[in-house]
Amino acid sequence: MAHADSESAYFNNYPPPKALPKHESLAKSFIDYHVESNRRVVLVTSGGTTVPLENQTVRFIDNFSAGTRGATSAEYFLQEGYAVIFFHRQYSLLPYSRHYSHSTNCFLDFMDEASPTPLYNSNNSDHGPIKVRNKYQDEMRDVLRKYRYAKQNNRLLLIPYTTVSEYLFELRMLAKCMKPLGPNALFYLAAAVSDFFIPRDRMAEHKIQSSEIPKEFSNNDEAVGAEDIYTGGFEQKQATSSKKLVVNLDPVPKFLQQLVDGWSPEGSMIVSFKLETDPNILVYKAQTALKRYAHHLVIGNLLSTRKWEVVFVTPDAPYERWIRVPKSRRSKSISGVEDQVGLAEAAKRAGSQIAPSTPEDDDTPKEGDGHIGAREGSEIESLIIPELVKLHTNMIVKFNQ
Ligand code: 9Z3
Repeated sequence: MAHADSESAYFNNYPPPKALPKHESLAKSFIDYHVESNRRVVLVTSGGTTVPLENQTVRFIDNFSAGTRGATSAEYFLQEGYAVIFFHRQYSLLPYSRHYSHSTNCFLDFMDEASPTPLYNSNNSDHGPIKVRNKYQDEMRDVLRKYRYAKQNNRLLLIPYTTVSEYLFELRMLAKCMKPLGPNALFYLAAAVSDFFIPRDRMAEHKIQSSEIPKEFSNNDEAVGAEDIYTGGFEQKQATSSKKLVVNLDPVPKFLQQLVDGWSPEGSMIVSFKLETDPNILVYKAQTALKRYAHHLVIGNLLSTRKWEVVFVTPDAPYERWIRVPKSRRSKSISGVEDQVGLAEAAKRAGSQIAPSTPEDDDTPKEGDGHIGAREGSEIESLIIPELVKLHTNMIVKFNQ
């Protein structure tokens, strides 16, 4: 099926999310406001998507992404003067509040009572005001100021989604709303979108049962019974009469193709991310995605090193450009594997018979040789976004020539 056909097949067969009209009117007024002042607007997608197993959803498939990349990048885009549509998985990390949320950074740990804390007694009316603990004052003031600036100047629009279907409907709507921005529009697709989903006609309406339900309770009107679709292992019924669950997923329509070919504004810049776990294939997969969709930039990252290194894969020279946080400035990460920094680049070079560099020993910022060193902080997004802004500026200049 041609892309356009599979697009309409998808969007005709699924009900749009309930919040779509509300989000559309919010997006339109936000975009109009920034078109007026000729401001650049970036759509940042962030967090994972869920794949429901039932229509009345009790269970779903999810992925690891907490939305750190998206929320952090949004802050650096705001710092660069962009207005940001932050299209995020509901309850994932948000710009600014990410510094004080989730259990690793609980906001309560940053606070105290101003007067010496009396022994806790819920009846004690002699309460002091709540204040930020001294050692966090400067950092929190800085975050608070930036957050308030973004809010007061209408620079940040938050649009949530949960399922992969909501993601697709809302992405299409947002991209089309961005048309009046022309080359001032930037798409930064950092969300971890599921590649697979369960089509509606194969989805159980009710909670999938793990044991037999008597005939008189089962709903024979369902197009396809839940039992016939997901549960396998009929041949080897366990003594407990519980069953295996076999999930059969279809590929998600190639939304990036639709975005590039139709939904996005003329002259806009489209940046996608490619996530891999195997260093040997990262660059190859990023290059393949760039060729297939003919957009402007693929940012490749490995799950294990994503906080310390990424690769920019572009259609023009230098084609492959590594961005790394120098060793001395790398944040500690429990899930990350620092030993793997440099492996994907070395694997690629070995494949093309060029000696690998030893980037993890090199703290010197370099520019123009395919490496960029950290200028500030240890968040890799502080390096990614300024480089991206330069590329976007070049595209705008070319478009206007
Ligand atoms: C990314 O690669 C992001 O950088 C991460 C960020 C999801 C790794 P965290 O939320 O992680 O900061 O923990 N996003 C894109 C992943 C993706 O699914 N890309 C698709 C693919 O690889 C293409 S659009 O096929």
